[in-house]
Amino acid sequence: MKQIFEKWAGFEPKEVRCLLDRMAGRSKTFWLRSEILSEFQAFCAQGDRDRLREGDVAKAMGTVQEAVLHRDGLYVACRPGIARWEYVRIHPESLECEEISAANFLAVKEELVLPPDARNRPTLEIDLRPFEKEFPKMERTRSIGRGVQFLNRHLAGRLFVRNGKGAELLFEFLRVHEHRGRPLMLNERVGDADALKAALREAIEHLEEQSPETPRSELEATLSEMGFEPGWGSTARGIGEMMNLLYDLFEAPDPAQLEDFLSRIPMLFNLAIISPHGYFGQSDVLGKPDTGGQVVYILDQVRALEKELRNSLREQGLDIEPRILVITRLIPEAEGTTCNEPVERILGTQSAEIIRIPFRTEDGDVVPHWISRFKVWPFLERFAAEAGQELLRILGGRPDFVVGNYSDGNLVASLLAHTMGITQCTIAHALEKTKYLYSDIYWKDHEEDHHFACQFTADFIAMSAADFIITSTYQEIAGTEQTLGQYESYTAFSLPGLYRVVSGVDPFDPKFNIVSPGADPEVFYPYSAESGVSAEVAEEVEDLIFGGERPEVLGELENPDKPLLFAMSRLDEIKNVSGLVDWYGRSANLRERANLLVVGGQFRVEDSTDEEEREQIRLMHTLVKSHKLAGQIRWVVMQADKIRVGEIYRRVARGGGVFVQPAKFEAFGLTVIEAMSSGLPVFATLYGGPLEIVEDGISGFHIDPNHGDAAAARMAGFLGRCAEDPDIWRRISEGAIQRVEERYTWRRYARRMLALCRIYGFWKYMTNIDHADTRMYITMFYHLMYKRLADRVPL
Ligand code: UDP
Ligand code: LCN
Repeated sequence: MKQIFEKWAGFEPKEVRCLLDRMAGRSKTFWLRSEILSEFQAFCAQGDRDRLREGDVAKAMGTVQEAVLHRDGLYVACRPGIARWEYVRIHPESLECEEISAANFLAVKEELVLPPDARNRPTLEIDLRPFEKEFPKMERTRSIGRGVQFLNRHLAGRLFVRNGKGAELLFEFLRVHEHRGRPLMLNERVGDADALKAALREAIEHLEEQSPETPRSELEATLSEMGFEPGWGSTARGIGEMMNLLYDLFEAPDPAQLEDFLSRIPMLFNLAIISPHGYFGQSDVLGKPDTGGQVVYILDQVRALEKELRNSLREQGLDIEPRILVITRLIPEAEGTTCNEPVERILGTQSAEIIRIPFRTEDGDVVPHWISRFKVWPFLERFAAEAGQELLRILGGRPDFVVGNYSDGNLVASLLAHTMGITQCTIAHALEKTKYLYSDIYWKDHEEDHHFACQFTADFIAMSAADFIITSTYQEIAGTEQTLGQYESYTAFSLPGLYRVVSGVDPFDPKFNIVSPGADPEVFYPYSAESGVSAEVAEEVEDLIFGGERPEVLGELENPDKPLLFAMSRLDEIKNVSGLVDWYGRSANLRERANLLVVGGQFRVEDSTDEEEREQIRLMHTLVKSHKLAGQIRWVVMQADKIRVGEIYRRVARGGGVFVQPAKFEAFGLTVIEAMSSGLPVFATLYGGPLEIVEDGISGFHIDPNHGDAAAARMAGFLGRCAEDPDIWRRISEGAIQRVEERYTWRRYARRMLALCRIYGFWKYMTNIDHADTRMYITMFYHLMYKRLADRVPL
């Protein structure tokens, strides 16, 4: 980038100066990408500058993510490619261009924010590069999010080819497996890798002589004599396959075979899933503050994981009961939910449970009321310690791995993983940092309401400590060509006056894996399939949408034959449902073609305890009134019963309607895949997950929430075309169903997730991949920085 700016400044110093003067005239110091781009476009529109719109200059300007106009020049942060950064300073007089470091760029940003007396003080600088020197890193952007494939290839090569040590290490690894004191896989009769190879040859020969369906119980005595314990398979065929796989690995190690082999090893019996904030329960919780898709995700995840764990234990020939425990917060004042119950069995599973642990004050008193997710920080250390004890008590030992959810759950998971020495997986769901503009640099302005300093520090600690990270989409890690990834925003950032991260989370780290969630197929299935709901539910839904007055509904549809534009979400500002009401209200064409159905939140301000929601309710009422929407809008309060929700999607689809997801940003968007599974064409925001879920024009459409009129015109256009040719609607509907079947299923998720747990667990054991140095450093950061910040959050 430096060269391009340099070339331009060399050839056309007058133009560059003119642009800098123009920017200075705006008396603006921080420039965001969109601001820089529109300034540049306006600059090009003046005089004879059309040539600048093409070629290197335009290209270079197109890479600018941020800029700071400073007395020492223009400092620009360029992103020439996905997750690649370069920083340049253009001198204000000489126009000399100089490549600068991330630290330098961040320091300039800090200077503009800090009070004069705090400006030249040294700051705590975090740089994880020295710790990562030994670790393999991916280089290609297309590899991002496929960490495990890369790691397998890289480490299989390193271990087996170069060191020639693979056989010994594999032997050592197989030897450690046991369950509650009972050895699995190998016994003491095989003493080393060579003995194992010999025993394998003997066992394979023996198994080939048996009928393939011979059960393990009939083979056990002979195999045990040879040195093999349970865990290899349930029949002669399965055991033989596994043994052949291992033998092949000894002879010619292949990463794919290694992955297959590891995926079948009995390493996982007990899992802990951590999700402290919000109301975590199985009914009547959705719509309560801080309670949304994360709860749906985890419950579906647990069901899928338990099923998959059972299948794999059965295939391994083991009669072991897997246990999955979801650890959440116990809230004595449970607001009509079960959140005050210490234990709750998870429906649809055989033995998974929700375990609730209270937050406690320093004196050990139980905190009775709900606490916002922005204020949970001072409680988490104690919560983690109590959770650890509960896990040991219930499971009779430590879990095999721990999964954190959201910033608080991930921090607790990293504390547990550290003290228990277990594998840790991190799931963000939604990172707040990219949701709020300047939330890092102006962190102080958010302290009273959001305590972001604490949250971002917790995020950074958990991300750096995690053995692996699961994301729902690629963009969550590394964004797009134009936009920053959520994790990528933790690569270099600064909380002025606290610390500066010059090299932190790296999107090219093989710890990242994309494993997308699904939608419960028992609840969300195509509108055209045989109905799985009772006539009563179907009638309730009919009445909810098209019936007369009801306490949970506002507005009646005058012309119920029109298709519906359906939106459903929490009434948070970022979900932008009020935006959709406005677009709809402004578009005569859309109003002509469709009615609007909104499900979510409350419609009486007094029924809501959440200030953000109350604000949205007021706004919605104002819009309904100002656009005179009575008769065209139906507003149903949030629906906690998912069977009903599933039927609502299908009912809208049967009437030829569409689903709209108008959010200003949506981390993933479970509603989008639920709607698509039901066969609804969706119009979903292009900011966040939906950009990746939906293929525009094939399985749905993208809309830009910043251009509501264009979005409304697109929806109206589609509905207009569908009215003339219903095949157009059907094509998109089928595309949506197919897309979800191919990419977003819980079954695929569970298989992948368990495979990752085993593979990362294996590498953690076999190599120095456990990031021990990083972990020590991060632990120190936790004690010296996080705890100090958490102490500042009022109890
Ligand atoms: N949901 C619901 N009833 C409502 C609103 C939402 O059951 O009135 C469910 C919806 O079906 C989805 C989840 O809540 O499963 C919302 O998840 P999403 O990922 O769309 O958004 P989040 O709330 O996590 O931001
Ligand atoms: C949180 C969100 O905001 C949604 O976008 C996700 O779909 C949900 O969590 C589940 O991961």
